[in-house]
Amino acid sequence: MKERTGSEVAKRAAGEHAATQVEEGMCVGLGTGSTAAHAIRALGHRAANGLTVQGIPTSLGARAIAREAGLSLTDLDEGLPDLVIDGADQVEQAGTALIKGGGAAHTREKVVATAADRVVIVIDETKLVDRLNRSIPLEVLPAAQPVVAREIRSIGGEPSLRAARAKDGPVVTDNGNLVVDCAFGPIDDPETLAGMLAAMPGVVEHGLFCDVGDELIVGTETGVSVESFPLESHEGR
Ligand code: A5P
Repeated sequence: MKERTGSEVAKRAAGEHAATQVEEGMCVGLGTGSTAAHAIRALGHRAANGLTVQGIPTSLGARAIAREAGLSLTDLDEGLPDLVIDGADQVEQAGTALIKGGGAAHTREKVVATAADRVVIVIDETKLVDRLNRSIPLEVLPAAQPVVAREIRSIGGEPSLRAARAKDGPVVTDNGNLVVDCAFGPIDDPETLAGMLAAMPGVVEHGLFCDVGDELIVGTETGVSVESFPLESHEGR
C-alpha cells in the first residue's frame, strides 16, 4: 500500500537525473509513481527542446503524465525499450531485490522492465533498507482471491485486500484485477519468496523484483548518488 515518504526535492533529483541518461532516438519505458513522474516531465522538456524519444507507459497514470508532458507514446508491439526509468517502494541496501506495486502497477512495470535493455530505478533515500519488510503487493485474479489468501497464510504471510480510497470496495488494477498486500515481516531470502509467489495459481504478478534493476539513482535533498546493481552495503548511508 502506498505510504508517501521522502521529500519531493529528493524524488525530483533522482527522476531528473535519470532523464539525462536518455539519448536521441531511444524508446523509454515510463515507470509509475511520483518519482518516475519527475523523470517523465523532464523527458517532456527535453522532447520539447528537440530530443526524439518514444515512451512506453507502465500504467494509465504514467500514460496521462506522459501525454500531458507532450511525449510520443508507443507500445511493446512496436519495439522494446532501450531503457526503463521506474520507482520502487523499498530497495535492499545490499543485493538486487526491491519491492514495487504500491501504485498497483507492478505487473506492467515488470513486463516492461523485463523487455528493456537497461533498467534504472529512481528512489529517494527513505526507500533504502537493510532488509525488505514492506508488504508484498500481489495482482490477483478476482475469482482466485480466497484461494490466494489461503496459500499466502500457508507460507506464513498475512494477506490484506487493498481497499480503494475514493471508491467503495477494493482497488481494481489497470488490468481489471485485485491487489492483495501480503505481510511477511523482514524478508531474509527474497528470491525464494519470489519463486513461491510466482507459483501460486491466480497470482498474475507479485511485487518482488529480484535481479531486474541495472542502476539505482538515489535522490537526496542535496543531490543524487548512482550505483549499479548488485548494490553493496554502505554503513551509515
Ligand atoms: C507502482 O506500482 C510502484 O511500483 C511505484 O513504482 C512505486 O510505488 C514508487 O512510487 P513513488 O515514487 O511514488 O514512491
